[in-house]
Amino acid sequence: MISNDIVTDQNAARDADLNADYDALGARLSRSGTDIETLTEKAMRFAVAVPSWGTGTGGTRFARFPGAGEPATIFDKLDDCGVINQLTRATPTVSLHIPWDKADPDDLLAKAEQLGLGFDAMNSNTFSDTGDAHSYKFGSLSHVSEETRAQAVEHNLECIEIGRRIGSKALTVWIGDGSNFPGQTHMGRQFERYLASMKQIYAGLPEDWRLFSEHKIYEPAFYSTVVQDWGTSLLTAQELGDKAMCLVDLGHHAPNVNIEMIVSRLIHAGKLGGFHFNDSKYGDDDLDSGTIEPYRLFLVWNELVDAEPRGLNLSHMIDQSHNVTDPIESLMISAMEIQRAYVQASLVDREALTGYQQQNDALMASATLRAAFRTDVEPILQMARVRAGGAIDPVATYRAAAYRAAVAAKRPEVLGGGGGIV
Ligand SMILES: [Mn+2]
Repeated sequence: MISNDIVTDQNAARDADLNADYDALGARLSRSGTDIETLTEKAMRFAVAVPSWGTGTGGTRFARFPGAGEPATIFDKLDDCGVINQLTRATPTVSLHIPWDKADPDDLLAKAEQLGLGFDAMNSNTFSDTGDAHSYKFGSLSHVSEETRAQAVEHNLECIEIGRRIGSKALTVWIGDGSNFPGQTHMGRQFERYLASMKQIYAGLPEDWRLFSEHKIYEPAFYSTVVQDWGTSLLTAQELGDKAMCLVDLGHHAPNVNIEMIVSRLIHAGKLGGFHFNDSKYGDDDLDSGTIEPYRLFLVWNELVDAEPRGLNLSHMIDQSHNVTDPIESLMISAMEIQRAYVQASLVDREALTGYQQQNDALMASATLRAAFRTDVEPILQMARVRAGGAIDPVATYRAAAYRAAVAAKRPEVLGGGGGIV
């Protein structure tokens, strides 16, 4: 963790500016009947989970260029997650990936408690081989071989068992199953095999757990995937039962797909369970949230805030690959951008919007959304962080603390090499 003295010093240098900006924004918002304190409290309650694997440098399909001081173990990763939450106060939980993060559950719990962290959804991995008897080269939960399917099911049940011991309450299943060529697989029978496997996993789910199915249009399979879109994901969740929900990864759609509309439909069906946040220009680029299409992120949050009175129980996680940045900085920026979109969406005048919709006033309806999106809520985010003990400027504070250099001196150097999108 970073010394609290550094955080205090860094905040002291920015405190006067923050107070002036906060008062000015508060005065501006009060003219339209909005209490800034309500928004600040909402920002303070906001939370998004950090994926353990996001703390390491990712790769492209071509190569990976590791950075200095990369985490070598899950305990290093948890240290990095501790810093991200220490400075942003927006990421109190970590999402683990098995087998990458396999360790004694008691040790995981002890380390997390020491850092003030908890554990979010567990993530299984049946999209690569890690020394098991049966290969996932041609699929896992939907594989033609019963032995391979059984192995994949068993792995997911193990993830539940590890998660149960560390306080997780959900399992996210994403599979790489699909095909590269027309005719390679029987798409109907493949989906039936997948459903049968998912039913076995669902049967092993504790009462207070949820099972998330995550769809993805393509990659690594390039012709078809078994859970290609929200329709198949919804079919799956509906067939499995009440504890099965759909998880939307923002990067897992065709370009230009209206993701906020998918969100609306899944809310209607009562099957929206969670998100994987990231941003993209073309495909599943896994870029930092809010850096490419911040308005799309805002529109997704607009649907979520609109549905808040329904009492949604959503699991939010960042799912990104950081190839050219310090992962800790990218994760901090991303958490803050997701939080920003949430606060901006909370600013939408919903009564006015509903009125314009009823009157078919398209111009004013869309202007109402944009008015909220244009509002610079940065002082609210900064105030929320300071009040929770975080940093006014997390990236500047992180750099001033020279955390990366300090861990680089202790952690073994990681060699570069082949590709690998993680
Ligand atoms: Mn994902």
